[in-house]
Amino acid sequence: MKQPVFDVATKFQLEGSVIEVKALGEGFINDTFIIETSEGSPNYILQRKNKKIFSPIPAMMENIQKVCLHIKKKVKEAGGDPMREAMTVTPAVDGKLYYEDEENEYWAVCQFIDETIAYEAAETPELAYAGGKGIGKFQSLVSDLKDPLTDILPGFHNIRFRYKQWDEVLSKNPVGRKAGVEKEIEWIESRRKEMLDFWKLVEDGIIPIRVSHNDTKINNILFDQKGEVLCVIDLDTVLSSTVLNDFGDAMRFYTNTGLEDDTNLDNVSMDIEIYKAFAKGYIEEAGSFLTNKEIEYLAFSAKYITYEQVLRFLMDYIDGDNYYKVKSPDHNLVRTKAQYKLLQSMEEQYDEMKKVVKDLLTEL
Ligand code: GN1
Ligand code: MG
Repeated sequence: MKQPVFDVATKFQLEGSVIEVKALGEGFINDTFIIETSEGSPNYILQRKNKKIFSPIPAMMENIQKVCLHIKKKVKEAGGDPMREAMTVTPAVDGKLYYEDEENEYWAVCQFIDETIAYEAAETPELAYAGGKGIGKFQSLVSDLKDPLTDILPGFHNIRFRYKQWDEVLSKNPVGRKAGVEKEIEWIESRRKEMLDFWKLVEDGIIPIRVSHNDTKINNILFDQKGEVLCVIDLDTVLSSTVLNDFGDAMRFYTNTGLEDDTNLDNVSMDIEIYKAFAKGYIEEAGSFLTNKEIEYLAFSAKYITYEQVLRFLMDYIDGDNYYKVKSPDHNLVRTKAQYKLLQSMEEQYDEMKKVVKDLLTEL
């Protein structure tokens, strides 16, 4: 029998007593709840972590804790508030960073930081600029974290690994969907070399490995009431990889004038003003530690991650929707087409994207 979430909540070292546990948001991957506690005690975020995706969960929680403690230390040294400018993992009653329930599902809790704002979209350049500063600052805070992180998502943004999965799924064609998406498959194949050439630079160490966040949507940044970045949340995907993943994924998310699954492709394009604003904020914070090679590939990383997302959505569609939660049988195909439109818009504006970075550097 499924253990009630209320019961799960009580397995953690919470201050105060649990009043209510309510579902929160619609994540693709984890299930998220808010734990409301008695007056005067903090509230908490409770998540059932997806063990099919993050494996093993205990190592993932160790990664998260390492990053949180490192950031807290730096915030404290700088005179900031470590309870608000960093996430706080709340251990289970047995001291572990997670609780394993009767069905072997893994749960984890962190403190809810109140009086904060999270935005669903970067609607203005000002907000994109703040987001860029947030991600740049996060990367800068962890840039001296030498303790290696466990790779709980092997091959996450590694296109060579993605092609291995892709080739397997295509050869199996498990639900017979391949014949209907020949044109879309060609979108992937025609760019294979370009993408592998980039990834080779990472494999050869020409682009360095650092701590990266890997899920840089704007709603993973908490802002305070004055609009200043407080902290970056959702650390499930912190990995040792190239920080270009973070810039690229942010640009895939922030600059899209439409939705990730927009059915009207006319809505979808890359907004260069948003790109410019994010890049400015990001470079102001991260410029001090980025190498010339990393800077040279910032614009490319936006194409890279968007392309990878086209591949991942299409691959999941062909595979019969095993990875992403879907709301309709063609949802992954709708997402594929919308992300491809975004990729095309980036390709059209690529020279301008490179110029933006160049100009920003001369301004610094
Ligand atoms: C997943 O669930 P969410 O939104 O945090 C995915 C990202 C994708 C994104 C697409 C671990 O993230 O890589 O870009 O969906 N996370 C994982 O919206 O696969
Ligand atoms: Mg996430």
